[in-house]
Amino acid sequence: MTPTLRVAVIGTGRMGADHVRRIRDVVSGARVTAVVDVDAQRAGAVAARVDGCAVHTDPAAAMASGDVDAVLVASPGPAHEEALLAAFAHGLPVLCEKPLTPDAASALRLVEAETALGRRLVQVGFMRRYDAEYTSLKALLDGGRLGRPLMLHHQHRNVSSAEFFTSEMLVTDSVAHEVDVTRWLLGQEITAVTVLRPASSALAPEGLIDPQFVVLETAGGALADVEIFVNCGFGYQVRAEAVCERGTARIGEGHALVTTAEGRWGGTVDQDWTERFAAAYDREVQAWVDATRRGEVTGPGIWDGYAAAAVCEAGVRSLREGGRVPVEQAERPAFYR
Ligand code: NAD
Ligand code: ISE
Repeated sequence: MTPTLRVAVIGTGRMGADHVRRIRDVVSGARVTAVVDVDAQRAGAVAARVDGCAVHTDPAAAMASGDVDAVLVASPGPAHEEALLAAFAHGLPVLCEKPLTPDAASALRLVEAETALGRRLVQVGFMRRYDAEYTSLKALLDGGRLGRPLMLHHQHRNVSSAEFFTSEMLVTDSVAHEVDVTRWLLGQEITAVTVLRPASSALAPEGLIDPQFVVLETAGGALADVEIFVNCGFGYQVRAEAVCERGTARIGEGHALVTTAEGRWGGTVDQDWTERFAAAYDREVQAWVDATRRGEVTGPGIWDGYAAAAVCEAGVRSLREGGRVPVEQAERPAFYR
């Protein structure tokens, strides 16, 4: 077991700043020794909350500093490839926020680069695999009591989208999570994607195709549908229902506390992912730190990141051109079997 892991966090926006706080306050066995952001002021403000934390604007400079054992990448998806290649050049383990990259070609380049290293270095931030409700659903399906899963119904709703959010990003940034959990829950690859466009909400920014309805077909003959709606206005909801041969199972009902008073009953609705998945992020980062200190890589890896990118790329084509688009996936190297 290595001593306390010295972590560089790349990207100090919403997720990066939250991960810095998490490593400082929640996770054991690690500390943040460097933060990196192209916006030096933002990085400086985050570093000021952590003792002895250096500030950089270039990821490679932080990695070359000699004060870093591992890297947590929380910059936007298009910046991930360069950051990961720099980490590979320094032999540093990485926890990379999803999506691995926004397109299949760059994700495949990373698969090839990690394969060429001959050892796994990357965990991808598909944190739903660490969520208590998703893990109990997975255990139920794997246990076989309900029979074979035939269909998954997913609902994924955000209060509002950032101004930079495009119609394609509903697939590559948001549905990427359902792509990963569908592969993981069913243990099957996704073979084709169809993206349908209901009338867009009047509350969505001008030109944004929101909501979208996505159908995923799997190699084992199961179907999964995803309602993605990123300007629903009322809250953050992530729900899933598995329909199996002998029963169904639902998660994400959000019924933690129900009050009854003054002739009404109800509860509250989470407002974003940092609330709904707080415990999952904590478990994910702790698992990464523990595995890295043991010299191992666990959890979703670079192949899972690539597989999701390939499915999302088919989804983007379906969104743009219409119709059902088969997923083109490279052959899985023996290294990832
Ligand atoms: P953000 O826009 O709030 O922050 C991104 C930060 O990265 C900004 O401070 C920006 O200046 C910085 N940055 C941009 N290019 C950079 C580069 N080349 N090097 C270093 N820093 C750079 O975005 P966010 O919402 O924090 O998202 C960051 C990542 O986290 C994305 O990959 C996103 O998909 C992912 N994310 C994951 C979840 C989840 O549920 N797992 C939730 C939200 C975001
Ligand atoms: C964001 O990047 C996330 O990963 C959130 O979990 C998701 O709900 C949201 O739609 C994405 O934009």
